[in-house]
Amino acid sequence: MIVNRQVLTLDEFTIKQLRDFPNATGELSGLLRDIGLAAKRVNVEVNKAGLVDILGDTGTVNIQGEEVKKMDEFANDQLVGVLRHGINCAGIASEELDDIVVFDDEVSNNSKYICMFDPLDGSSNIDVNVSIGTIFGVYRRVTPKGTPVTMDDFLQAGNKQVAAGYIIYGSSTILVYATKRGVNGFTLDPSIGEYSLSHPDIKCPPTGRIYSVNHGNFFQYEDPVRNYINVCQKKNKSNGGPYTQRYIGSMVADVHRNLVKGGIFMYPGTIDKPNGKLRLLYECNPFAYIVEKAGGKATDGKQRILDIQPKELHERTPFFIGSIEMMEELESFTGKV
Ligand code: AHM
Repeated sequence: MIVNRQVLTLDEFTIKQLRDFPNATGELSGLLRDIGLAAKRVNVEVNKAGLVDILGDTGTVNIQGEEVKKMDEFANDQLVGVLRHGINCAGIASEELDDIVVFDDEVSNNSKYICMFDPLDGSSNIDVNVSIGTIFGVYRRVTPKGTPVTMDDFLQAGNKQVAAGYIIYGSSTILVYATKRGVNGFTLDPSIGEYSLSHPDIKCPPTGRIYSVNHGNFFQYEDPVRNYINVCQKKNKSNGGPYTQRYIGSMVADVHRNLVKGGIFMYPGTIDKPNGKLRLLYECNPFAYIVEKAGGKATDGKQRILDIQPKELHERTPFFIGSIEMMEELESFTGKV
């Protein structure tokens, strides 16, 4: 195999960007590097999941009332550990933990960022060798530096994110992150253990032919959503229909594919669960930030996801995200956002 030495690694890329901003402290780059390190460790374990006795439930139940798998705990511990021992993060909130974790020491209290993450999204897919992922969002704290962070630092609207990203543990392991300067993807090169820039300046195609939704819940959705899904299934010259339905059940994999190829992903509210399943802070806000920065759109059906003021750490929201023209087509049924 011919190795292209011109390809930038994640570290080289962030350092190159830092050089353009002489006043930048490098804290955000350091934080991204810390998350990348935790993800490498998770990646190793995910790849071994079929070999070692790491599958199965621990028997405990998380704050969402779901069974916690061992890999969820492992991924959570890696992220918390790396960020706690690093010098770039003042505290975290995790989908796996019921409360925030404040890294209350002198160095951490002087850090300006907090991080929120879902350590292992789609974890019910681990046992069957299907792609899963890690999702994260980074915010600038609102409380003064030098003090321990508080809940106010975490209950911020998604539009306050300074960076967001995900790692997909799939046929390759890819880290995608967005800042106000754009969205870039890095594939983990196992031969050198580094992420290499593989998807520079990702743009979400304005339209696509893929819709992703749990069809099993079809009769639980409200009429406007059902009417849109019906249109997705019809032959229609103006929108290129019928569309192709793809639903992996790991949002990281579903949204990553739609981000690259064009498409729409929906997790609407249902009769039983009007707010759907997905968590605003750990899953929806990071993806909304990434997809908007790539030119797409994300809403809860009524408003922009990034403008929702969270009331609690673990709140859920209906979620619609994807290519701009497909989102607009959806809104012709659900109402313009
Ligand atoms: P999980 O992390 O507990 O598996 O839940 C999150 C996942 C998302 O990645 C995915 O989009 C959704 O749950 C699928 O839910 P459903 O099986 O209800 O369609």
